[in-house]
Amino acid sequence: MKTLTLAALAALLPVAALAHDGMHINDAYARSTNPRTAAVFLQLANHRAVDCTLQGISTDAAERAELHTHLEADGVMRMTHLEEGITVPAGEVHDLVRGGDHVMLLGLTRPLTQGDSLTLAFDFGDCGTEEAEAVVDNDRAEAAATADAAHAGH
Ligand SMILES: [Cu+2]
Repeated sequence: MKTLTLAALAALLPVAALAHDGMHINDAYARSTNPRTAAVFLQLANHRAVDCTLQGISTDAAERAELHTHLEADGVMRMTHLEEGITVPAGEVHDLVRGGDHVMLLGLTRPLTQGDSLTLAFDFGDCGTEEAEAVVDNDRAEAAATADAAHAGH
């Protein structure tokens, strides 16, 4: 009986360890250049053995939080709402960066200024939920300068 229990435990442990690792949200920061909207950038890291999809985000800092991306259509960069969410393959990372995928906060409940922090809750469906803090850093420079220039305000 004891052997069986240990064997069962041993079989469960790697899974438990991975589940505990879960999804990580790294280096989150926000930009807000007007009192109504903000954009949040971060890295999603999937430390699990299964694909995980970010399905939604909530925060008390805004009426709505949406997943957006920038797509070029007819030479113009446009923001598109990612209704299907963002899937991060098992063991991989996905960057949300300026000029690319981002979290859009619409209808800020209070203006966000440099140094303010906000809490975001991330819904990964079957992969669980995670919380992360983002600090407003409007001065932060990033590589995607060209795309950013085409999309003033982000
Ligand atoms: Cu957007």
